Amino acid sequence: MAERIRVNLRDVIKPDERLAPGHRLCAGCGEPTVVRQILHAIETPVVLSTATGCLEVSTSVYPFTSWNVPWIHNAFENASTTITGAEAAFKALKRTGKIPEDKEITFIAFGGDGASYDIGLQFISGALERGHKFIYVCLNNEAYMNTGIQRSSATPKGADTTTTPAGSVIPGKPQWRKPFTRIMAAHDIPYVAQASPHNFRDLMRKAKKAAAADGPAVLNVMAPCPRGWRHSSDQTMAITELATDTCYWPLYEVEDGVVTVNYKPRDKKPVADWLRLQGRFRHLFRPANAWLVEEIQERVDSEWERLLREEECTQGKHA
Ligand SMILES: Cc1ncc(C[n+]2csc(CCOP(=O)(O)OP(=O)(O)O)c2C)c(N)n1
Repeated sequence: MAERIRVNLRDVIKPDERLAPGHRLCAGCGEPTVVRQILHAIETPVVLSTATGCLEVSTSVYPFTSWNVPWIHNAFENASTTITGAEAAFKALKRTGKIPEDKEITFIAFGGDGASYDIGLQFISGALERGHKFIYVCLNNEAYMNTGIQRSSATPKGADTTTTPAGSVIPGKPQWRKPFTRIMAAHDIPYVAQASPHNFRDLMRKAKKAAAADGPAVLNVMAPCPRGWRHSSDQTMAITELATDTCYWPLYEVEDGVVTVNYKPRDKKPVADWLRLQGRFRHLFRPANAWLVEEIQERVDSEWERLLREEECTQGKHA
């Protein structure tokens, strides 16, 4: 069963910002909200690494930095490897008595979906398999945004991106998105969760659980990109909320193999409501593409039903 951890508004407005204001992420970008919520939720000192991507390039424009905490720059694919190296060094220093045994640090790697679903996947998998105590956070804006909105394996089917342009040849990206959260959970690690910043209580509770886990933890967090998704910058939270109300982006967690769905909408909304708010799906509302909206709805429904079955099955098994 999901453990009860209380998060209140005061936790989100702490004065000691670990990611300082004045960074250069776009207005309405989901990434800084997600990062701030996670870093506010974690009580211990932190050491961070960030894969190349929007978060990195916008917070470390030489000679400035937005990071008020130790932060390691590295390449696109190896945020997980770098931070787990730091975690291994921390453990070694404790063993040799150079750091007190009771000292606590939370090690966190942040990467975009390009860095997580595609280019860093094998490195993340290795870090999880080695059993390091760290948190991997995917800031999921569903494309390679920093380099100009190219499709990634997190991009949803039907989305218009610069490498899957909707037109007379294809109606946006032809493939379904990769099930990254399930792939992470298949590593049988202590904690994996999917979250969204509009529900800060849920996200921060998950960050606390990830920090307390006895081994690796992964958070896959929706982080809309107004530029790439083509919505106005004041719609970010409304869009993430709708993603959960349509069950396009279910909030759930997997603790030692036991699935808990954290939000079950009373009135599940049609996925078209979510698609319609975003310019990247505008072409889907032409009559000729109605079949694709139907296909997307069927896929969302079947994935949601499978998740509910997994919850029933794993909760029952461990009851
Ligand atoms: C091995 C490698 N390939 C490509 C690049 C170029 N590159 C830098 S950031 C980036 C896009 C990052 O996309 P994502 O991980 O989704 O993060 P976002 O910028 O969307 O937050 C790319 C392609 C690189 N730095 N290294």
